Amino acid sequence: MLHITINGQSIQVPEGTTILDASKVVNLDIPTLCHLKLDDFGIVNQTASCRVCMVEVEGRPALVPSCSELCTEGMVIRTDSMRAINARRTAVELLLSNHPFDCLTCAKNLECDLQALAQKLGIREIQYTGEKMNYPMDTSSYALIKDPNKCIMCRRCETMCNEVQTCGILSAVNRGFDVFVGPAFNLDMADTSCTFCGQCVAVCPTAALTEVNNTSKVWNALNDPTKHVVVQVAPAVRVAIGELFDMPPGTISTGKLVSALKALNFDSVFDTDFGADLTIMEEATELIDRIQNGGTLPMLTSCCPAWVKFFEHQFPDLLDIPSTCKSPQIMLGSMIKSYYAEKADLDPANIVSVSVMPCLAKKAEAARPELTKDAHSDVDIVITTRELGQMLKIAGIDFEGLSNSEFDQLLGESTGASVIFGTTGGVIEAAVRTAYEWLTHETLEKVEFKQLRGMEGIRSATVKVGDMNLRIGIAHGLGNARKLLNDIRDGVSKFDVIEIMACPGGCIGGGGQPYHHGDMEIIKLRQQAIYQEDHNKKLRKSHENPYILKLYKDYLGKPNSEKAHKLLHTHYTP
Ligand code: HC1
Ligand code: SF4
Repeated sequence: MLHITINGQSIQVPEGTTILDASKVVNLDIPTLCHLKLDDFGIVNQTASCRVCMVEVEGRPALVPSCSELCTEGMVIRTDSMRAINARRTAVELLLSNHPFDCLTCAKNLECDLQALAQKLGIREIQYTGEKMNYPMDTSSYALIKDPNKCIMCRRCETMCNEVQTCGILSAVNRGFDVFVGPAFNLDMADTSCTFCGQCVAVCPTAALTEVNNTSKVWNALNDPTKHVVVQVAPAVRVAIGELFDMPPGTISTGKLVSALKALNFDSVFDTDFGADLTIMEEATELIDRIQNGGTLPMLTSCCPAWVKFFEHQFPDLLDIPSTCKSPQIMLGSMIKSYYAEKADLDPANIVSVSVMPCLAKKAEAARPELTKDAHSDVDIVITTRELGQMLKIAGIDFEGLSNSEFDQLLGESTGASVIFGTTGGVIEAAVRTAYEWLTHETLEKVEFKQLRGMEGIRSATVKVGDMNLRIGIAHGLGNARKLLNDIRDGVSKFDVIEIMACPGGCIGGGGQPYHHGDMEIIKLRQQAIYQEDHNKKLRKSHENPYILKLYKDYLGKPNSEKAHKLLHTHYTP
């Protein structure tokens, strides 16, 4: 242990501790902008580029950045000297001198770390004035918007894109005053191999990267009397939306969420979880078929659209290994425009199908051409958890004060198996619950497979299913996925089935969720809430959902029937 002194307090810290981390031991909050530490991924953005966290160290002539400077034996540190405070203020003032002053109308207003820091440091005027960057915004994609004029070169997005996701889309463009982070040659995002996972958006401290906001499209649909507007809500939204209304992370808000959507006047409020139960029916059938009939193994789950984009771009030679199942969002969208339209006697052309997702890639997924049939899309408009929060605030809905409501039928019933889709490991646990009973013809008494749970980036487990040892792999974060895919390509994969989710933690950590500011504890609390919601459910296996059984009986026939295949399966393009 090292003995150090911070602001007059003597403490001991292990070797390898940064001054920033040591300061937390004595409850000091040194401000930073570029710092990002994701312990579960072993990732630290340690560029020390913002120079906001400068502190004084006795015997050192220059101030040092506390985020990257390691403690040494006997170090005496002052975080609150006038020199350190002035250096911090100067760093922020210099950033502000080249920043658009449109805070009141900015997408990140009141969510911006730079704005919050200027407020915290009491900055009231900027001493430095002069030229400002004036680049066009990149609005080329369905998912995200890039505004280089708001980039402060903190490089957090680069760390997420290049180290966590290994996508390599973002790096410094230009040099000196003209520098900003973007794709090589400043290509439009739509022309790159971006997966639209949105993890760069999730960690951007300003509005240099934000989601495409579709709320006005939803308002227009809701105000069009000729349209029948239905909405579905993803599993992960219900355990995070409360954060936008000052409820603690990990609060389960399912019933309030349904009430809120009804208050917005959607004609029907459906549950993406129903789509997830449907996915399990199709995916478990496909897995059993591949196992019993010598099909391609391992089979990969296919419900995460950023992951789908990733393997299409980076592993075009492996397109036959993912499941052909559409994602739950798109399966439900497909059922809304076919089964529901038929039962409710509606013309699909007059239905507007809206999704509330924790994810930016879902926006791009809904726009994929193969998911459009007879001139209408399975899903028409996707908004994020954050965008829904904004709509509810505009409508003056007191979210916390709402009572609970139930989803509408025919597409609103769900099981615990579908809820856990929202966390890493959940899709495969749901699939095992069904595949087990279908393969063994025995009742599965213990439905919780704890060995599939957790936050480790790559996990594996073997589950005994009758005579068979089902070898399961799980990865979250695309860098982890890449490792499992490289093993498949090299012929050394030891798995029968692999679940992959692009975002850290799975959808609960999606790019459209309330900002977590790099705090993985928030994601863990959302995960606990997901498992609690599963635990609270009466039915916990997808194949026991009575409305799923009715859907097959009345409309689809059997899982993987010709009709089910046409409506619920897809293909991939390199
Ligand atoms: Fe997800 Fe899924 S779990 S991909 O993470 O399979 O977005 O929540 O809706 O489609 O169900 C996201 C979440 C979501 C799909 C489901
Ligand atoms: Fe990289 Fe994902 Fe951002 Fe695209 S959306 S630039 S893949 S982090």
